[in-house]
Amino acid sequence: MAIERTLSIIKPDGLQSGVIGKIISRFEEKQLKPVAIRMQQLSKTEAEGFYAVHKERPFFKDLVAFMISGPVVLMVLEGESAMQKNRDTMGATDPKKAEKGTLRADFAKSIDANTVHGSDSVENAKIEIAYFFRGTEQTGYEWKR
Ligand code: IDP
Ligand code: MG
Repeated sequence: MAIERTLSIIKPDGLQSGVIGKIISRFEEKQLKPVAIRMQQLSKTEAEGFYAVHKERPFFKDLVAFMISGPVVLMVLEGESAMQKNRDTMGATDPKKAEKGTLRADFAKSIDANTVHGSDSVENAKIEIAYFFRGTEQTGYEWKR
């Protein structure tokens, strides 16, 4: 296993539900270490660019509208197999299908308002991290716990 970095986003519903802290705690419990964090209101252009791979999908407009409906928390998570571990922590895209104990099963209300984004491959993680964070905005530190 290799130490990787992956991008996580707490979507607007996660902020509205007041579960930023709970979500970050889950990551820390699972050895996913936040090495960059920023809260931001995305512009329409930023959200469209981020989700460009989905631009032909019927849900694209709603997805972008939702992602700019309020601020989000952007995070880089570091850890062993961080991409897959984050995806496992998130649960399935549709919270109704997400396994109990996953973030989406526990906090998400619908397939649109599904609380978190996570990169879906190591290659995409690099692209998505670079979309939101400069190298100098990413830190590194050791856990002593
Ligand atoms: P993921 O977030 O689990 O990686 P993707 O297929 O990459 O899922 O889709 C991106 C986002 O688009 C999802 O998180 C969800 O909010 C939204 N989405 C995906 N499929 C649907 C759908 O069938 N209807 C409405 N929204 C969808
Ligand atoms: Mg995806």
